[in-house]
Amino acid sequence: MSIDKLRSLKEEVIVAITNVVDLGQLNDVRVKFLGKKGPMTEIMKGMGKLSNEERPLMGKVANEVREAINAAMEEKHQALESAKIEAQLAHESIDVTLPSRAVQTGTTHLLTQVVEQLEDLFIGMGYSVVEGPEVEQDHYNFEMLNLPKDHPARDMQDTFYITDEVLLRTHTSPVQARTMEKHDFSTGPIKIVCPGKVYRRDSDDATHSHQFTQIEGLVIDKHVTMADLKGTLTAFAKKMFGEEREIRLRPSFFPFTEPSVEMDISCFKCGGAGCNVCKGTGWIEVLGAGMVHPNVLEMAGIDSSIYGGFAFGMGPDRIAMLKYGVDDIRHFYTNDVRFLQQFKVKD
Ligand code: 2NL
Repeated sequence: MSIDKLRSLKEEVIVAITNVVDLGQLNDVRVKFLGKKGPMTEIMKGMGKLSNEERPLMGKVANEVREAINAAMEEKHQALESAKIEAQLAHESIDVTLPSRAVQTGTTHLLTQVVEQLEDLFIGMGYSVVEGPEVEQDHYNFEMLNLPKDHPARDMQDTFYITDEVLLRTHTSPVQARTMEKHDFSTGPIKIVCPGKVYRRDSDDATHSHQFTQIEGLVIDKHVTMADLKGTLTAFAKKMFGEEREIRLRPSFFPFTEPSVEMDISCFKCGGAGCNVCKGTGWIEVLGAGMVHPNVLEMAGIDSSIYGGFAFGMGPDRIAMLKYGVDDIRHFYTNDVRFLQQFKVKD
């Protein structure tokens, strides 16, 4: 092997590298010329047979040739790699000016909308919103609300019991009982609304659900009267159902209030003349209320000779059904999107 041959081998390899079009071919060239059976290896093996005079020059040139080939290989390798990336980028590029597909969005559940309307309305009258546990103790759900274990009114409310003392709350009143128990009147009066899920062992039908929602209000201070209750409920009725509404209070009974009332509003559909919404009576029942029973106050550690107040409770399910013409309470809990999407709001 002469130096000339070595140089022409270099030229041959460089040309081969130049002509390569992908990484596979580049590897083929590497194997062919620099591999174990290739000419370069042969040359290196032949070094031993050279004379002492020839060997240094031949070695020097061989190294130069090898380095030149390696450099050309490396350069080609990088060029092919970046070409590959460029091609991929060009192929995967996105036209950001194309209009996007419409994104399917959900909507606030109608019941949540109504609960939030009610919360906002009472927040506007100075109330705070308080929430509490859905799994409750018998003590807070019944005892503290003037419903002792032998009380006949407990039969009225079929309850989901978890143990003898633990149950799914049948109303949101235990939240108020807990609030009263820990309240310090030196910080001001109690003025709260308590919304949330409640549970009763009912058979489900168009107007009953074993799970439903309730929102209750409680105001306790010195010198609170039934006139305050009536004014509050009138404001609520007009804000929720329209300024033209009138209210009517009928005597009623609840174990936790005395006296107790039920409130009707003049029908928002017929204005009182009688229609299918008010069943021909001109009035629609919307809530129950009353002056908090002294036993309830005392049980929470509040001196009923100094403090008193009113409470009210309503079902947002029923309010929503009336206001939005929903004919079956079960729609709120089966969550068919075709139902829910009818009450789409901008959040
Ligand atoms: C209804 C009637 C009512 C109350 C709830 C209450 C709570 C406490 C003390 C006294 Cl802590 N009362 N709540 C009072 C009267 C009626 O709800 O028909 N709800 C759907």
